[in-house]
Amino acid sequence: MSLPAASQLQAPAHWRSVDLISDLHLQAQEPETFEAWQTYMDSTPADAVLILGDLFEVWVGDDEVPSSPFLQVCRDVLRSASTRLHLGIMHGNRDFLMGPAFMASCGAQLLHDPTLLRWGRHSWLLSHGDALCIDDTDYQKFRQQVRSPAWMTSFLAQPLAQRQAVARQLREESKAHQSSGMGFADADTALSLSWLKSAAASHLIHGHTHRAADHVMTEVGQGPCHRSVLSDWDLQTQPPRAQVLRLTADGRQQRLPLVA
Ligand SMILES: [Mn+2]
Repeated sequence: MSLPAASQLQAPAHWRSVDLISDLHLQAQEPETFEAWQTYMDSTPADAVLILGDLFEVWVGDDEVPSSPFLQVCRDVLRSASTRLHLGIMHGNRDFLMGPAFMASCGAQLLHDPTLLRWGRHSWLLSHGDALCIDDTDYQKFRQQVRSPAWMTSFLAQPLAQRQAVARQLREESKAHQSSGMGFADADTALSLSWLKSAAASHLIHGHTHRAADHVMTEVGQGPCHRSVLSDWDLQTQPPRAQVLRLTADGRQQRLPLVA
C-alpha cells in the first residue's frame, strides 16, 4: 500500500520527547484506568502525546458527549493537555467513529492510520495495528464494512439509543469470542514489512493486540526492521498494566511503566 502525503507527521526541531500510548479502553465502569491516564496526561513532560487507537472502549458518535459526564471529563483532560503539548489521536477499531467535532473540542489532530512520524534523521511508522491482523479474515471483512463511508453515515443517522444498543451487542459478541478461546490474530510480518518498505522506514509501532513486545523482522534484501507493540492499560487487573513508549530525538525508545 502507498502512503499519502497527508499521513506524515513532521516533528519540529525543538521536540525532545514523544509519548505513544494506545488501548486504554477508557470507560466509566473502570475509574482506576481513567485516573491513571488523567494523572499521566496532566504530568507528562513530553512535547507530544500520540494516542494510537482505542483510547475509548466504545464510541458511537460525538453527539453522545453532551449526555455523558464521563466523556466530558475525558474531553477536558485531552483539551487541557493539548494546551501544553501536541496531541494526536488515531482511530482504533472501537473508537473509529470519533469525528472532527470531538477532535476540535479537545484540541487534537486526527492521525491517519498509518502515519509516518519524521523526526530528524529518524522515522517511525505508526498504526493502530488491526489492519495488519489479516489472518482474522472475518474481522477484516467486518472492518471493511464498518469503515466504509456509507456504513458510517447510515449508522450515525440512527438515534443515539439505538447506536448504544448496537454497540452493547457487538461487545457481548466480542466477549463471547474471547471466552471461546479462539485466540486473536497477530500483526502479519510480511504485511508489516511491506508497509515499512512503502514508507521507506524501518520501525513500526502499533497497539491493538495487547501483546507488548519488541520484535525484529528480517527479509532477504532488506535490513533488519523493528516492530514495537504498545501495552494496553488495565488498572483493575493483577498485575495492573499502564505503560508509555517514549521516543527521543536521538532515535531511542524507552518503555515507562506507570504502575509499580
Ligand atoms: Mn484495537
